[in-house]
Amino acid sequence: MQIGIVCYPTFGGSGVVATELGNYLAKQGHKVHFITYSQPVRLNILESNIYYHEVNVHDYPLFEYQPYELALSSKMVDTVIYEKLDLLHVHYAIPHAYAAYMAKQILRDRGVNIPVITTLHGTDITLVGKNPTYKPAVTFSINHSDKVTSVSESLKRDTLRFFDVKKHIEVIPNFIDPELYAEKKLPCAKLALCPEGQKLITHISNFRPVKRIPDVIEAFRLIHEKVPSKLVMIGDGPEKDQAEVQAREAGLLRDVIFLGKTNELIRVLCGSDLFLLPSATESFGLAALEAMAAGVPVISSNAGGLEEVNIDGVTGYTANVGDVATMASRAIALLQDDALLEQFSKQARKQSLQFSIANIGPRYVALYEEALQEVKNMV
Ligand code: GMT
Repeated sequence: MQIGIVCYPTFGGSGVVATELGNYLAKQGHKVHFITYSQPVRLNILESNIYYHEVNVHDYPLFEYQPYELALSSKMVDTVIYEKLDLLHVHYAIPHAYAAYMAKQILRDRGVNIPVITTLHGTDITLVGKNPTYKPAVTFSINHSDKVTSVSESLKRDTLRFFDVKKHIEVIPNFIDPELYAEKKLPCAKLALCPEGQKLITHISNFRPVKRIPDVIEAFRLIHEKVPSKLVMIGDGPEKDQAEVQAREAGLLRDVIFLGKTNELIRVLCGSDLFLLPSATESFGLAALEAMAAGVPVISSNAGGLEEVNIDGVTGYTANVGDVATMASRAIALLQDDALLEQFSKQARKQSLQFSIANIGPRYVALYEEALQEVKNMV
C-alpha cells in the first residue's frame, strides 16, 4: 500500500506513535509518506520505503493567523495525486481530521476516492477538542472519517461522552517495539547518573500542566527523604522552569537532573528503577509503556487510560490524581525491597509485551484493508 501519514512531528506521544507505526509499515514493505510541517523526531528518514513531504505555510502579512489547515489539505491533495497514495491516516483530530476531510472532497472532485483513517490520541478530545471553539468541527470530522480509532477504551468512552459521534470507534492501543528495549543492546546510563549507587527515578513528558509536574517533584522529595535517589526529568515545556525552582527550593538541586529533549530515552530507562507519571488526564500514557518495556515499574495516577497500561500492584502502583503521599509511600516500599522491585520489573516488561508492535501493527493494516474495500464497494 501507499500510505500517507499526517501527525505532529514533535516530541508528543501522538507524533511518536504515528512515526513508529510508519517505520513499522515501511519495514513490512508498504510505502509510507509523512506529510508534516517538519521532520518527525523519531523518523528513520534514510530507511527505504519512507518519504517525507513538508507542509509549508505561505506567510503573508495580511494574515494575523497563517492558514495551516489550507496548506495541509493542499499538500495532502498533491501527495495523494502525485505519489498515488491509497489512503490517508491522520493522527490527532485537530486540525488533521478536518484538513483530511477537505482534502478528500477536493480529491473526489478530481475523480479520486481514498479513505481517511483518524486516530484519536487524547488531548484532541479530552482538553482541546471539547472546547466549544473547536467542538463542531471536531465532531464533524470524526463522523466523516472512513475509520476512527482511539488509543484506549477510556478515550473511546470520553469521545462518546463529549461528542455526538455516530461513527464506530475501534480501540487500537499504542505499542512499543520490545527489541529496542532488549537489555543486551543497551549502553546503560545508570553509572553516569547515579555514581554512588543511588536509585534512579525517571519522568518523561512535555511538561504541560496536565502532567502535574509539581507532583513529580514533591513525590520525589518524599522518596528522597527515605531512599538515596536521583530524579531524571526528560522533556521540555511550560512547567519546566518552575520545576527547576521547586527542586532548588526543596534542596534537591544536585539530585534532580533536567536532561531536556534528548533522544537518549532508552539509555536512561534501562538504568531506571522507577517511573513517575502523576498526570491529571492521560488517554494512554505511552511514556509509561516505554518505561515498562525497559523493565521499569511505574507509579502513576489512575487517570484516563493509565490503568489499562499500568496494572496496580503488578507493574507498579496507581493512585488518585493529586494523592502524592500515596504515590510516594508506594514508591518507597518498592525501592526499599529489591526482591519486590525485581519482581515488578519483570511483570512490567511482561505486560508491555502485550502492546508489542508485532501484535498491534497488523490491526492497523487490517483496518486499512477494510477501509480500502469499503471505498471500492462505494464506487
Ligand atoms: O500530552 C501528551 O503526552 C502528548 C499527547 C499527544 O497527543 O501527542 O499525548 C496523547 O497521546 C499519546 C499517544 O497516543 C498518549 O499516550 C497520551 O496519553 C496522550 N496524552 C494525554 O491524554 C494527556
